Amino acid sequence: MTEYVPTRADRFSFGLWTVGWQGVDVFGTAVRPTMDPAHAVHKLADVGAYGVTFHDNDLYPFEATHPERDQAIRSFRKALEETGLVVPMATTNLFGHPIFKDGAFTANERTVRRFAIRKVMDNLDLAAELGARTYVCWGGREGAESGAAKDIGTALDRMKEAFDILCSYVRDQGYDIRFAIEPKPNEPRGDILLPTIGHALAFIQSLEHKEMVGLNPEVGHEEMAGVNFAHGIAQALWHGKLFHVDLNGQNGPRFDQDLRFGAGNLRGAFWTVDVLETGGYDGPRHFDFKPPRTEDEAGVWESAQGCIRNYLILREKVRVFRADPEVQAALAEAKLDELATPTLADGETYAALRRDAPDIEALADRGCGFEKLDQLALDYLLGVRRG
Ligand SMILES: [Mn+2]
Repeated sequence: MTEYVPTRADRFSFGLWTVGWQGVDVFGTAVRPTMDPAHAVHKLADVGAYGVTFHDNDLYPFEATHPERDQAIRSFRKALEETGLVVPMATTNLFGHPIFKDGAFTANERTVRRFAIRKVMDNLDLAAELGARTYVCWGGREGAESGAAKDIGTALDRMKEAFDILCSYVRDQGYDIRFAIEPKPNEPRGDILLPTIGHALAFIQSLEHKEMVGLNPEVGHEEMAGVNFAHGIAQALWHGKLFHVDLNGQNGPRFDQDLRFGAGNLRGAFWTVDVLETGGYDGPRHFDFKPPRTEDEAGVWESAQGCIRNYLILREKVRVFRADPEVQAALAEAKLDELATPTLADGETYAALRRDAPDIEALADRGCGFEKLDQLALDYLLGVRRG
């Protein structure tokens, strides 16, 4: 593994809940013991991460007393100091406790909504203290299993209200923090609000401080909805809204698999790395995966290392693909440069294009050359072409 050694400049980060996942699922109990967050921080430093992220209740239980909370935070901070790991992002658990069974920001019960917003504010204080610049909001319980139980327009009013309140709070405190919404189509709710990148991008436009809110798209979540993740994050970048990213693996529209990055849709992972490396994204490469229940702790770290290793391998392949003169010729043949040319020339009006007399038959008969270009990419991905 020596040839793919991560550095801090690569900015790989992991959630405490990923390597710390005990394997509790819908059909089975825990298969691994609880993992002390301080131990996780040390092991993450060993595998080459530069950062660690957390939900409030990854550090201390929902029911923790103030002294218990303080002790947990002290122990976590000590591990950060010992390893030099940073906390680029934090988030709130608004889904685990039964109080959130009908959601948090959009629960029909008003008292629950007020409690949820307070819970986020409490953890925003800790996030700011630890230097986090991004605050992720995954609304896994915001949704419904049935029709009339949730009035979607009204629920979105409440969702907007929550973000407006939280943005005001961050501004008033002077925190250097932006929010990142994480879309997901379903699971745990039958249908979740803001199910895809597109829904969330549109929603953000309604917010009072829309410049403070962007996205944290997850590979698996978009692929559960059957859409192209690389295209999704490319559009988020186009809107200036790719604030953070959750990398993992998924095999098409089925339950949320949270495989290590590179597993599942490997071809999709190649184009995901291509967009991240060439599209202007400058945030952490954050892994949000679940080491399968088959693994013991050694397997957990194999899995975490695999995420990093697969990213580095794909990054190398993307770089040689883009630098290959034959690829550049194929890109030109496929007219990528022409796509970059505006449809109307400078100063031209639409009246001019109405006077065009294109050779319809020739245009209809032409080949686009895309297959040759795509096979070059596949040759790199399959390892038979190395640049
Ligand atoms: Mn997931």
